[in-house]
Amino acid sequence: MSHPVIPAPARFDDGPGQFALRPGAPIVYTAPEVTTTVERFGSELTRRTGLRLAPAAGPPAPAAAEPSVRIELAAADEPGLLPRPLGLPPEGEHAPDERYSLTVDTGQVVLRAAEPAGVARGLTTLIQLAATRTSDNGEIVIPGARIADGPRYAWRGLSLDVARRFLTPAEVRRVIDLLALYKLNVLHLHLTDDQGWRLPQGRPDERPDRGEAFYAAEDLRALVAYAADRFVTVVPEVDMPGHASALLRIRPELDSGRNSVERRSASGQETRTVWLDPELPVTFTLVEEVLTGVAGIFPGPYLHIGGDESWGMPHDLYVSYVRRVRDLVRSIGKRPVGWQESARAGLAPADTIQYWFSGIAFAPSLPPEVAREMEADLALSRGDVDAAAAASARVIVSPMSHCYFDVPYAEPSADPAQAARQARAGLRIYAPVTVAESFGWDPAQALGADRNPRAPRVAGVEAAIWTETVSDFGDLSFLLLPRLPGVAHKAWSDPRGGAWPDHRDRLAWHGRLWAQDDLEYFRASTVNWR
Ligand code: TNX
Repeated sequence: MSHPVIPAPARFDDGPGQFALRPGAPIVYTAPEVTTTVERFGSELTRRTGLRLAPAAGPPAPAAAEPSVRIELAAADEPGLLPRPLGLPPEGEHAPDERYSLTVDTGQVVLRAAEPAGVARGLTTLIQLAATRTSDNGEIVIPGARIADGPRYAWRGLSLDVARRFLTPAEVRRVIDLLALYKLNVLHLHLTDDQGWRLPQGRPDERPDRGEAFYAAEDLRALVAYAADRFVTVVPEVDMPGHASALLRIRPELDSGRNSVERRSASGQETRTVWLDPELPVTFTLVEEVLTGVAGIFPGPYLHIGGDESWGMPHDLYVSYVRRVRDLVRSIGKRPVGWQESARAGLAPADTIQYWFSGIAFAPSLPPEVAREMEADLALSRGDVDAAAAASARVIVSPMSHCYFDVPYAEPSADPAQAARQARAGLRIYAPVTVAESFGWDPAQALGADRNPRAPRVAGVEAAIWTETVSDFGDLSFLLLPRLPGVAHKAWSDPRGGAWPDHRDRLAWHGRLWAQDDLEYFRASTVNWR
């Protein structure tokens, strides 16, 4: 086996010797700011392997003492470290340095990084190296290695739809754990949609819950802190002006008499959707109250304003809405991000959009008029990318062809017991794709292979999991795994050496990690699960 680390490190050379991780081996570190990260590593390692190490803060013991894991905070310009990442850091100006080097030798493992974030990423690599191996009479032998690693893109995330299906805070924490395991640093929470309004803001005082699940401000603050501990930034999305039915249900005063539309959804059902009317005075009173409240909960610099699929809304009203909401977000000290449609309201270099509508094969059963609508959307989508390129705006790439985890799996599962779940989980408007097909892309080419000068405007990569077909947490993790590590690899790793067979062979070891976490995953028959 080469190595099982996902995302694959920038440099990984086999070294001489090997390190035997034994119970009670010290983890030596001197910098107090890495204490929580080191302690978490210790408990993770114990949980996954049964091995208990001994974190030891303080001056390093003399060399040639017992075998140990040493953690050193070193200067960022240390030789061997890689260039800084491309794209846009989700943490704003205070982007942490995630680069690290890790050396596994006989008698010693040495991890060096400039900052705690790099230490955390390096320890994650060590977890993967250790927990994918079987322990032999209580010790785990890790082959010698010299690793130098750092992210390709600064923004690496997952958009999680908690509007279509509410996830409890404990379930969201399990997703954050997965992000951290794959060195992803953004949890984009899609908090509102036609089917649900999960924010504490915007609710009527008289009856805030109306029988619908939502997060209390304390829940959200606790999730932000949990994520921050793992070097993950939460980006909240309040999806408006379209997809606003759930808000209108709790705030009927937003009904302007013209902003509710019946339409046939892509799956063929008649549905009602609502767009917020910027000409109704109460609209912006409420939007301001909601966004100000949201900005007070999420400390990150970015606030996602949605802006997708505002069906039935006149174009001029859409433009005026988006411009006004961007100004509002800036006035409360945040930077707006919008789905790609928001490009149609004009873009400046400081704007960021999220590209999603890529060419994708739809199921043959799609009604012809819906298929025609999709074709028209694809043409508009190309215009959004052109507009972003012309304005030098930043683009988070989430092409649905490769980043949408609600696309059904094409190959059979190696486990016949998964057939029912496979038939249920995933949106049937899309033609199914194999795990290998969904891995076959390069973020730098996502905005057009022919015009690569656009690549520098790529802010980073986000996968998205939409939950229309998710009925329980098992469905969710089944759709995420094994595809999430694939997107993490695309976002973090060097595109050279990123061939599917190598990734597939690494992936084969990760089923163990998911089993340790009690996570249901799609046992793709194309992978030789270990
Ligand atoms: C498009 S992507 C949507 C979502 C759906 C998803 C289904 C985007 C901005 N909007 O509302 O859930 O397709 O794949």
